[in-house]
Amino acid sequence: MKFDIMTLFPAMVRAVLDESILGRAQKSGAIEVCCHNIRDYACNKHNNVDDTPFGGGMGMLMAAPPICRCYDAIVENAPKEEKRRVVYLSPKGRMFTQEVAKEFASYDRLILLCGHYEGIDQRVIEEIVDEEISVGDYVLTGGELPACLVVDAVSRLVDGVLADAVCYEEESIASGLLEYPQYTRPVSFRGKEVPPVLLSGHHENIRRWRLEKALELTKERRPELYEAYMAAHPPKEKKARRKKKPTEEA
Ligand code: 4FN
Repeated sequence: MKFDIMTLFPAMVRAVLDESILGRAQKSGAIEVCCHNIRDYACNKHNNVDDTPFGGGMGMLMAAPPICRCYDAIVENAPKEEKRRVVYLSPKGRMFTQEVAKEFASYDRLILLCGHYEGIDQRVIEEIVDEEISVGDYVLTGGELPACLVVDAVSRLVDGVLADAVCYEEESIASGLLEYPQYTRPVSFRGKEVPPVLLSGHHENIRRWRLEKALELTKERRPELYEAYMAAHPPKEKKARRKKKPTEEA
């Protein structure tokens, strides 16, 4: 899968995405991340990419021409059958969730546009953007970190990025529950012990304990996720006990 990120701060995005699992995934070719500096597509003498808003008001806006030239350069040599989506990271967008990440993972190419200053000229959105996506309700200085977040969540769904598929097939995360508490060595730490069931080697009991803890925690902290899980996993109906025939009595 290919990601193109249009930004005024490509080094900020590179710094995040070149590390750890995503850095390795780029080296192995499972994903490709291309950062495009919008400033490279400014045509005026001083390489200005921002301007004052019409109608007045404070701050600066990212002007349309450099962004759209940057976009044109990205798609210029793209294969015609390529399945791609252009996303503007914006507080006005649809909320980014695991469902959206799954949806995005089905594209060949995701083109992410990062805003800065007070945002971008509305005509850019009309011209090139398929959808606006928000990563949460708080004020940020730019769309770069949201873009990195989207690349992270989508990449781990791409084949070959994670070592083994079991990680995301795991009951807990994949089903939308919070995770059960986890422990590693030492068995005793500052007087606190690892729950004995985890040391028992009894896999069925361990599985049950983990599910119970995941359900408990999700119900307490994220009741809406708990309700969604229960709706998707109705408790198995107990087998109705077969009525004994009168002849079997006693
Ligand atoms: N933010 C809010 C209301 C009004 C403005 C902002 C805000 C960066 C360019 C957008 C923010 C949050 C989640 C991108 C926030 C996101 C951004 C995001 C973002 C500079 C203009 C701006 C009511 C949400 C608090 C600045 C609410 N997901 N403006 O942060 O890009 O993707």
